[in-house]
Amino acid sequence: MGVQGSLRRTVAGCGVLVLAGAALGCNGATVEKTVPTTMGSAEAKVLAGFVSPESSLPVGDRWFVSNMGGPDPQAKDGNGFISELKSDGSVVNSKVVPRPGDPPLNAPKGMATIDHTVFVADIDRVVGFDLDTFAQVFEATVEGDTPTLLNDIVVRDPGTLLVTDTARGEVHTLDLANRKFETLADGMPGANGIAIDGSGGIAYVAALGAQHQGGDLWAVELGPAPVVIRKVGTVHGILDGVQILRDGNLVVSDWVSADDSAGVITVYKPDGTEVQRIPVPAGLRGPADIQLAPGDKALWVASIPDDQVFVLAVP
Ligand SMILES: [Ca+2]
Ligand SMILES: [Ca+2]
Repeated sequence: MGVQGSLRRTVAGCGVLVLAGAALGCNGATVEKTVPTTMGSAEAKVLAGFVSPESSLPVGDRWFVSNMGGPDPQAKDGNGFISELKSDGSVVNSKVVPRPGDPPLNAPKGMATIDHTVFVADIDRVVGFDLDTFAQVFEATVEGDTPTLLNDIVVRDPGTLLVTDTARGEVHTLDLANRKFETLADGMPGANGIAIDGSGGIAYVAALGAQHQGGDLWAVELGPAPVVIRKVGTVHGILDGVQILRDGNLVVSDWVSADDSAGVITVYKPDGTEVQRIPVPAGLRGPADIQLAPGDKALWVASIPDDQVFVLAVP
């Protein structure tokens, strides 16, 4: 495959050819290409046409991508939305949420699903949508005047979500029955991505620092109160997403810097020892949230500055 990669465009039910980088113009358009990566012969698939995508989530063969609608993660601008794709990257519906006429989303980020509801963090609230109708079926807002920036969500149990708060540097529990947030753990400046390990006993939190200048990787012990937090080795960076591989190792995305520097995605042992880098396309900017595909064979990476989602092979 040459430097330009191969480019495949298919258009279904739409009279417009959508080029990579253009806004998703109609349902059913597929815009994919593959590009080489910085290491070896591995290639990455590029899904284009998003608008400041932050996160992705698989539900069976369905994938959802959250679009902030613009680069400001805190702007209540009403231009956020969620796209639905298939696992092969083809677009099912570029904007399933919100439906026309429904209340807007502002800057949707991390998502999680329980039963038939997909939950999404949207600045100071978590909103839930029915997976078939996409009607809004849930909303819970963080109380208090302290600035809040909800970022990522993970399911702790069928009635409880854990939600990171980047502005407050903490992890909230969200009780779905009473729709109340409570602080579970704090002291993690710029808390961003979150994932729970296979035992259910540890939540890992990737942080980017109070001023987004660099933060640490944290382990939050979910045992009996009081909750204990500790740094994971010396892992440090403008960390965004974290996932846990089946072997227990951690995958972490790092913007490296807020300028045009290339980001990195690294596999660590649970003690923070570096195992390897995941091959990424040269110049990959702003790797935000990351999501392992079922079976750990692929990693979906949302690039906010490039309006793209990369599907990377996991070595
Ligand atoms: Ca927005
Ligand atoms: Ca994030």
